[in-house]
Amino acid sequence: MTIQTIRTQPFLDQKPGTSGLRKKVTVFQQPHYLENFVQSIFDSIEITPNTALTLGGDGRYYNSTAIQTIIKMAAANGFAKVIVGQSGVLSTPAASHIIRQYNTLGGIILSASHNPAGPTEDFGIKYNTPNGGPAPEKITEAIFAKSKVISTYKIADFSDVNIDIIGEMQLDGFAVQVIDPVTDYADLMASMFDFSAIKLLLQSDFKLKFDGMHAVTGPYAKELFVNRLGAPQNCLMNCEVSETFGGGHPDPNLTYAHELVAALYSTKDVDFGAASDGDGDRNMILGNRFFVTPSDSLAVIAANATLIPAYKQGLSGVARSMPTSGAVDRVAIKLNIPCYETPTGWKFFGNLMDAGKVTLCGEESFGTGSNHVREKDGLWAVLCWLNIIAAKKQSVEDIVKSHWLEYGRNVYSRHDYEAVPSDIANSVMTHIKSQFTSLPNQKFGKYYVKTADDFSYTDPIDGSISTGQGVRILFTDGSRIVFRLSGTGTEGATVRIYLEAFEPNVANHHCDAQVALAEMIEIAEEISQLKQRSARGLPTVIT
Ligand code: VG1
Ligand code: CO
Repeated sequence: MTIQTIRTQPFLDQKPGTSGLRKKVTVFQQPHYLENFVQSIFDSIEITPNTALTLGGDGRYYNSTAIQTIIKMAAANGFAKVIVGQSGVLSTPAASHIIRQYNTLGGIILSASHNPAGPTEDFGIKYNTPNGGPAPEKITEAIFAKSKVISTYKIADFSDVNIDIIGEMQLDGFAVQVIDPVTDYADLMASMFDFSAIKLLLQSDFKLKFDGMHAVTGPYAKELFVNRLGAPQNCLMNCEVSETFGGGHPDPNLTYAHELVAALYSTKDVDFGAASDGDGDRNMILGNRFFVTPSDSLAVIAANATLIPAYKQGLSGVARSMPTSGAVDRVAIKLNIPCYETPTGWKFFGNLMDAGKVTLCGEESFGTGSNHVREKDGLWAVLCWLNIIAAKKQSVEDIVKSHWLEYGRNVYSRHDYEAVPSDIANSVMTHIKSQFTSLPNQKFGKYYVKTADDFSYTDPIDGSISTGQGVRILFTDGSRIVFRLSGTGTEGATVRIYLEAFEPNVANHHCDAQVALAEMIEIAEEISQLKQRSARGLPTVIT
């Protein structure tokens, strides 16, 4: 095999965001763009002899082209082997599992998750470390630093490898192993959940609908729900993977998963609905005419975890991202286990899980997971719910409502303003921060501000500090408003407003979160002037 050293020049915009580097496909198609980033990854890790790299992606446009380039660069940079999902496909949680199962020196995951796919849409790439989790900031910063000074990259010049056929091929001491992307992951799920109980449930008159949103989870859902758990084929919606994700936006929320929402809200026939995002790490859970907020989902799973075989011994602790509601905190108090609060993004949970401090983690953005892998895991969350329903023999709505009765309810909503011009979004954040000293003790209707700050986090395991992780306005009664700029968008800025009010007495409150939070929504505008400054009416997405 001949290795070529190619001269290149840095691109200055390769800073990984919340979940890796995301740009338009056209940006990735520029000569050397992908190669520069991949070389910067390889230069930031120590590639020891005889190590393998896991490789796969969410199947979006440009996935297979990028896979071929990365295989050739892995060969040139000293990897002994690349383990790649058939046709280049691996969901994010499956990739995390493969890294751990085959002990590879981490993996490269090609995904822009929920961002739309296609020639004029988005592509993404991230490196996960040998524990299976997203690279911590120390590594993503090293990658960014290398990308700014890169002058050459190395690539082998063999022809494209056939990744559509399962098997292993050798190329001068370098191997490419093409694996089935689903089997190992499905086996892991079967080892964790009570499949016989779920099978009985799915073969009764209980009706499930799963929406793959034309993205990577289709084949996984088919294997789990239809082949292994005996649900009828027609429980699957949009489960054929397409390079453009069917022209849709695979974000599992009430706005983008409207087909599933229609199926659950238009008839009484369907008992349980779930959807996954582009790369399969997130999930939305619905009961019949009932939406489970992701923060409540985490709390309900934590409260009922011992009904699931994998957690029957109990949980060592739980963690949630800062903007996620405090519902799980209340469960942790009752279970007498620690609850950690981290910045947004799964990379902050890895150290806690590796140190055995937490078993379950979650984010308000429809991400839930546990220490079985080091990524959030959409289908895992769906199986948690099915296992809990099978054991409790109650509907989704009854399970959540009895949870509120026991713990109180953290009424919660997130408002996203997408594609706001960056200068306006920045001015909004600056305006809020300029009030940090004047806000405390200020009265807004019945609410008094307690503190206002910019969240920063010190990792309890390695002491690393992450600053600027979102602006928090905390009220004396435990209610909160959080403002954050998204780190995953590729057009303008997305401003996220997270609203939370605690209601101890469930009998008192409005079921509709928007009604219950109406006053908080007004206060958020008063403090931020977001609508005024951006001349926007309603948010783009409300969840
Ligand atoms: C969003 C979510 C965050 C999540 C991230 C990656 O980030 O808010 O909670 O971890 O997406 O999820 P941001 O920076 O846009 O708010 V995924 O499914 O794209 O891997
Ligand atoms: Co995702």
